[in-house]
Amino acid sequence: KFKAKIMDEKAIQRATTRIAHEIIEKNKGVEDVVLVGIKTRGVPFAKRIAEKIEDIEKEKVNVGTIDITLYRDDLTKVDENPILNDTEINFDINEKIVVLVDDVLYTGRTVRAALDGIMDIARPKAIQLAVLIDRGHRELPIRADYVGKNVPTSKAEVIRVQFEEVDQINQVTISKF
Ligand code: 3GP
Ligand code: 5GP
Ligand code: MG
Repeated sequence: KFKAKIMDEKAIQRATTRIAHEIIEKNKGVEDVVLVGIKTRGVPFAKRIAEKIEDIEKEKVNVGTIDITLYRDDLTKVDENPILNDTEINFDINEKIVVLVDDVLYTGRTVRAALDGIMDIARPKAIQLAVLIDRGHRELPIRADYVGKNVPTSKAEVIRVQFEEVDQINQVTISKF
């Protein structure tokens, strides 16, 4: 099994800072911007982006979470049925710009389920997507507005994102089986 590091702690930090700046620039400030992290690792990533934006803009940015489970026989096989488990968004997102945040974008099925979940509870002004890694292989017409790193992969490869908040280390690795 071959394994390579594709982002270290510094690279993750720089990508997070750049995405924070891009969100501010695209939306001309963050007055109407809220973040929603997709569990598990989209949540710490969303919190890091929010913290950065607050550093830069001196304005509070709300962060909610959404929990979607994709049932797959193994990590390289995709199931068609994402399940929306629950959402924790304790603020009004009507007429807000919702930035969905996930660690890895792959088929897009998780994001589609998240879009459904959000539009069931409110009518946002817009929904945007931020991901740390875009590994390609989309199966739906979904793209990210903010990308930390584009990593062309084969379907047999697995990207492992690790954040200190859950994994005691900050790094992104790619494995081939
Ligand atoms: P995450 O919740 O932080 O995204 O679903 C649990 C974990 O399994 C995910 O963590 C993710 O790291 C990994 N995972 C889920 N689906 C896939 C997949 O399709 N491919 C790969 N390589 N990893 C997956
Ligand atoms: P989707 O295929 O729906 O885009 O991705 C499904 C879920 O699995 C998302 O939460 C995504 O972050 C995660 N995911 C997909 N591929 C990978 C991968 O290679 N590595 C990791 N860590 N997560 C992945
Ligand atoms: Mg994820």
